[in-house]
Order: sequence, then C-alpha cells, then structure tokens
Amino acid sequence: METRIELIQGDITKLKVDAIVNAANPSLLGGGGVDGAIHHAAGPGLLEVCQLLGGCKTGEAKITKGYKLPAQFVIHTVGPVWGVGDRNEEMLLANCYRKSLAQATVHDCKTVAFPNISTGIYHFPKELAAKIAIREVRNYLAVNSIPEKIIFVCFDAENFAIYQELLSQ
Ligand code: AR6
Repeated sequence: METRIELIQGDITKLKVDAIVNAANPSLLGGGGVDGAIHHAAGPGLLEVCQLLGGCKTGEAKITKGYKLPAQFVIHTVGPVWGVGDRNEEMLLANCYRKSLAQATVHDCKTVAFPNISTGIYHFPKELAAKIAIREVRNYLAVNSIPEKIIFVCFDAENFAIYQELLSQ
C-alpha cells in the first residue's frame, strides 16, 4: 500500500489527527450516522459554530475546529444522495473529496481522516464510492505535499474489505 494512504476499521471520532471529514447534510446542523457521532463527541460548541456557516451545498466543504474531539479540525462535506436529482452523483462525490482535501491544504492539515462519504444513509453503492474516493485521493496526493497522510476510516466490515482489495491494486 502506498505510504501516504492508510486504512483502518473503526470510529473516526477517536482519531487524533489534524482533521477528520464529516459526511454532513446541507443544513450542517447534525444528523445521524457519522455526523451524529461527530457532533456528539465534539460537544455543543460544534453545533453553535455550524449554525453560523449558512449550510453547505452538495459536493462542497466547510471547515470548523474540532472542539472536544481529539482532531483539531472538522471538514464538513455534503455527499450526494444516491438515486435522486440530476444523476451526477459520481461527480458530486468526487467533488466532496477534492474540496475537502483543498480545505485541508489551506489549513495545513498534515493528517486527514475520511469516512466512507454517502455510503450510509445516502445509499451510494459502496464499491463505486470507494473507487471514486481512492482515485481522487491518489490524484490529489500526486500533486500536493499537504496533506502528508490520508486515513480511510471504514466503520463497517463490508467497506473495509472493499478498501483493502482496491488499495492493494
Ligand atoms: N466513524 C466512521 N465511520 C462511521 C461512523 C463513525 N463513528 N459512523 C458511521 N460511519 P452516514 P451518508 C460510516 O450514514 O451516507 C447523516 O444523518 C457508515 O458506516 O454517516 O453520507 C447526515 O446528517 C458509512 O459507511 O453518511 C446526512 O443527513 C459512512 O460512515 C446523512 O447522514 C457514511 O454513512 C449523510 O449520509
């Protein structure tokens, strides 16, 4: 596996990295899944600042501090809901990774952890999502020195197995 990409199975809220990415919704006011876990672990300070951000469009990313999280920053991105709208889910998911990585670079985040954006409540097919995530991260790292390291954090065993297989190629 390449030295700047790591894969783990676990809970992203536990990671002491420069930034964790949140799979949020356009309101940025919290929800279920990883979003709920991040807000729960970060405490009310995160919601207070999110209320000032004016939401976030699908495929875009906004950054906040991590509050009570071990991570210094949270990069909030909004993945596409699979199977609705104008059918450009693949492009929008790619944008999530690109825009999140750009936020990380601007804030000098050397270590960044990503969850499997859109593959839970938003029902994006897991293997296709993993292919897009890995492609975008590899392309970005090839031309940017910051972040130095990306950690793909898989919560469920199915995603973990998919990433293991794809990253070995
Ligand atoms: N750490 C890492 N990954 C996690 C964790 C965790 N603690 N908890 C869940 N996952 P989802 P989406 C994985 O549903 O599909 C929210 O309500 C999970 O197994 O969190 O982008 C938002 O507010 C899955 O692989 O996000 C939006 O409304 C991945 O995180 C909506 O859900 C993403 O699943 C976003 O849906």
